[in-house]
Amino acid sequence: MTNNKSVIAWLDEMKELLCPDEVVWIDGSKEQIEKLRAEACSTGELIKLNQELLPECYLHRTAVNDVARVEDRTFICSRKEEDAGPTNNWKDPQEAYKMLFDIARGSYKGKTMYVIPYSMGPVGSPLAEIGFEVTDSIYVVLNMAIMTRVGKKVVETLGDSENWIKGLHSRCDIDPEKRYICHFPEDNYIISVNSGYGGNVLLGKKCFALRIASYLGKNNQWMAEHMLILGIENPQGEIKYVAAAFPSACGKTNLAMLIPPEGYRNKGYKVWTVGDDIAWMRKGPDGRLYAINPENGFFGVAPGTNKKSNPNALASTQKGTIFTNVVLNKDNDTVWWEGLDKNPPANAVNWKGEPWNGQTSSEKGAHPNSRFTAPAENCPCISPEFNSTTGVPISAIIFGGRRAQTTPLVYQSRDWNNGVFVGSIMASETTAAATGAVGVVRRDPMAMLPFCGYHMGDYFAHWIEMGEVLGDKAPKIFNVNWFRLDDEGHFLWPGFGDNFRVLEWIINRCEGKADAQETAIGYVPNAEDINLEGLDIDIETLKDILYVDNEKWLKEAEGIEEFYKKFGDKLPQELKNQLAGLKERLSK
Ligand code: GTP
Ligand code: SPV
Ligand code: MN
Repeated sequence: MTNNKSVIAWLDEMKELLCPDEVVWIDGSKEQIEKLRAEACSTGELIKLNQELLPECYLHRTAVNDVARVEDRTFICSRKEEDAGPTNNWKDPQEAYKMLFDIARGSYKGKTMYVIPYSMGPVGSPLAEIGFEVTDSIYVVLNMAIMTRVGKKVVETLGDSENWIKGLHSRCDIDPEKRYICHFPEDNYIISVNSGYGGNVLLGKKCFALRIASYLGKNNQWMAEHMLILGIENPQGEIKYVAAAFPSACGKTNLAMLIPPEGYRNKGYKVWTVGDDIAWMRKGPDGRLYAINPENGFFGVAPGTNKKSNPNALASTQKGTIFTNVVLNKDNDTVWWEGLDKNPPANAVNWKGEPWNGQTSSEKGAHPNSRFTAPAENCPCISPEFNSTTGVPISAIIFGGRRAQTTPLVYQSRDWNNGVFVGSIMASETTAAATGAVGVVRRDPMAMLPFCGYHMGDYFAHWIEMGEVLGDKAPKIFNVNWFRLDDEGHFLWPGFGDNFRVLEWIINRCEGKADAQETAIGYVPNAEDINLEGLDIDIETLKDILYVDNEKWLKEAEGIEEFYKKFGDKLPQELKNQLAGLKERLSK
């Protein structure tokens, strides 16, 4: 399919290493996708769902030990250990190549090597980047064909250029002891072995679009961030865009597809989805920060997705979608997960492939990190700018996490550098999106802890530099927390569509139209500044979740100081100053 010498040379290397029986190029045609779906069904890799109710939809189950990202087995293989920094696992690149090639050697024997040319970002966009992934998994091919732009047009766009990212994936034996997700930022190379789970194997996503791209961005004055992008249209038809970084399974897909409360809808407010997980951002010709979503689909958390919480996500999954690790309803070949409705199927198969009765079982039927892979074009609120090659201008950047206490519903940073500080001190309870304990509070700067491809101290410095580059055209920076709990463990804020009330305050602040009170941590709305109309929540509760408790924040500052020690002299002086400033304001 190509005459590109660098691509041909690498594929020759791959063939020699992996020893496939056959090589198949993914051309992006519907016929080829159809053929691969049929083949995967014949081997049991995919299960065809009810084609009347869920046309072109399929179910896949991963191995039971392979259901989430494996952060402890993810490595940044920079030449110098210091360049990976204190928050990443590191391996020496030469040793890592040797180990990984030894694991992968001969692993495609008796199998087909699929070659996937893909573009992150609209094909041909000046903001897009191209990659090649080789894989032995049809599941990976079909997911990549939803999540990215694949096929001939990508190869044509690349032409003779050597500017592309190598990705080697091999399922090998799905042996968790030999599972490695390795990144070589200095070589534009990604190698993933012994896994078949999304974030570990769809190499365009976290591996390329965040870990490798964050490194490219640092060197070329752009940003690759774990952020959703959405547009807010007001009754006058003006659209303002925001980008928001929340850790995994903390609400990006939900916020990106939000439907405003009825009162707002009646007035003519609307939300448009540009992206739900990743943003690439660069200074545009007018000096503002422009963002594209490098992806072409949604790899969303299934549990909790329902007609009320996220109707747009649910609608997106009704066609051409691959479900992973959800429940199969045997009566009508549809799917189910916890939180879809209150009517679990009795005659069903759980995510492990075992018979399961949802009416009587005390065990969950779907894995907490079960997912849907849905084409973005299915989304009823997909932005008309989704395929824009130049991106959308960002008015506000929003950070957020899961904090039962301490962090108020929303606050605005004092300025850009203070906003970088706010992002750098983000903390959130861990979720099922990665293996390991769930519900433990950990620091997760900018929601990038598992995704930054280089030293996090340098990453903070890059953020500060971007502020200088953008000057007074820089987006305003905010922090939100939808997850405050009462003493009985109930959420105090209704969340979901009602988060629009907070977005309204944020946009109004950007336009100098909303009031706020200054606190030690930044600007917090007065309770009256958040519209509660049509909502069953009293102003006292709102005051509660807006309250900044200086005692608690003094303790928080100690935690930040401890966390910051990790970065040694790579911690930018600006952030040290920010911490000192916070402590001073708190003890006043
Ligand atoms: P990744 O795809 O892992 O990056 O996750 P994400 O950030 O896109 O998270 P997602 O929107 O899928 O939400 C994850 C979980 O958080 C789901 O179970 C949601 O129901 C829940 N959630 C999302 N928004 C809210 C909210 O405003 N309030 C509450 N209480 N829960 C929410
Ligand atoms: C996340 O964990 O942040 C995800 C899912 O978006 S994964 O692709 O597995 O990383
Ligand atoms: Mn994510």
